[in-house]
Amino acid sequence: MALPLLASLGWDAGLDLTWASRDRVGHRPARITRVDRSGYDLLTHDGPLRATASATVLAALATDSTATPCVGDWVAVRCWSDDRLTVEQVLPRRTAVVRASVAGRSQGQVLAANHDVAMVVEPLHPEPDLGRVERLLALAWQSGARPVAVLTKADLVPDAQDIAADVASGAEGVDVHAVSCRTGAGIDGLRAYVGPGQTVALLGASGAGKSSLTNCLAGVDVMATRALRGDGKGRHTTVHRELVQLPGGGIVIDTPGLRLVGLFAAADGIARVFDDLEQLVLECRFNDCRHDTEPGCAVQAAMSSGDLDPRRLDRWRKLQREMLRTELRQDARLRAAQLSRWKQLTRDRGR
Ligand SMILES: Nc1nc2c(ncn2[C@@H]2O[C@H](COP(=O)(O)OP(=O)(O)OP(=O)(O)O)[C@@H](O)[C@H]2O)c(=O)[nH]1
Ligand SMILES: [Mg+2]
Ligand SMILES: [Zn+2]
Repeated sequence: MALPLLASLGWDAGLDLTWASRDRVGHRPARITRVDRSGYDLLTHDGPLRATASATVLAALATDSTATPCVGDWVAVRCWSDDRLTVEQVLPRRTAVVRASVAGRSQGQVLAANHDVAMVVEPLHPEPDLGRVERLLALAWQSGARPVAVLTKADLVPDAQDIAADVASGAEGVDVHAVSCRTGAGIDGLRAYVGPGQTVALLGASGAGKSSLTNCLAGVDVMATRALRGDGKGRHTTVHRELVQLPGGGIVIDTPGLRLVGLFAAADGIARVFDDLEQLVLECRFNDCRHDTEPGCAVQAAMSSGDLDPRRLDRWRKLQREMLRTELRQDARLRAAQLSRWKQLTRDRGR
């Protein structure tokens, strides 16, 4: 099955197997490149196509918001006799960036799928926001892909490498790159992540330089970027998530700036980002230590010796509180759904 265009989109032997194991009469594989209100832009082995959601897909997303087909998804498309195309099924995702949906936060929203690398994009100027970087890295780890941090606009600061080293010291297991799209500095260091068939998803605030980075990697302007020099405020330039093929064979998923990234079921991601703290906690004398005034607290000891920045502890606590709140809301939603199902059942039985 690995036809040239599909392979260049990331289709591989594993997907061949997935495809072979399903009933695919009249279906063909495609990858979603863009989603809007009325449907999906897709790439298939014979080029770009446009499709709408099938009844099956609509029914699935009515109960589970993460079932919504999203950019990067591999899907099965059906061609009808009147030439209409429908997305019939989303193939199992290997990786997915899932944030808490803005409404209610008790449901997840998938921002990108099937990416090999989750690139956290943060500007060096104005000064990088470490809390935001940690939050986005938690999202990146949680997505199941390899997280990488890219600090943009290196041309605007004199000490880009020092800042990159600072960020790296609090990001165990993450490659940190300082780059400039204006001068091209550091861009070649990113090419290894976007080899043929490899997908990189970009995550970052509005104005961080995600679309500029996409264009820089592509060598041509494929995405519109903010016209005036960005100060991180104002309107979003990119409004749709979009999958872009690079001339070199790689794939970039550019996303609109994330203003509020609510974490969703990201406990593992948070644990990866704050691995140093998670290790320290294991050394506290009491296993219910609140790292406050308890004797034998390894976290307090690390702060007194200067090994741990108290602000990092604060940020960790904040993310954990947020996780807890999301989980509680989710529990409440599940309980409410269970209750209404139960009521329905008892009503049916009474008939
Ligand atoms: N000096 C300098 N400016 C840059 C660099 N990269 C991006 N910019 C500028 O930063 C602004 C924002 O860049 P965009 O690429 O549009 O940012 P974005 O992350 O795609 O923003 P949204 O689409 O709103 O999420 C633009 O004015 C760019 O010209 C860089 O390396 N150096
Ligand atoms: Mg953009
Ligand atoms: Zn402690």
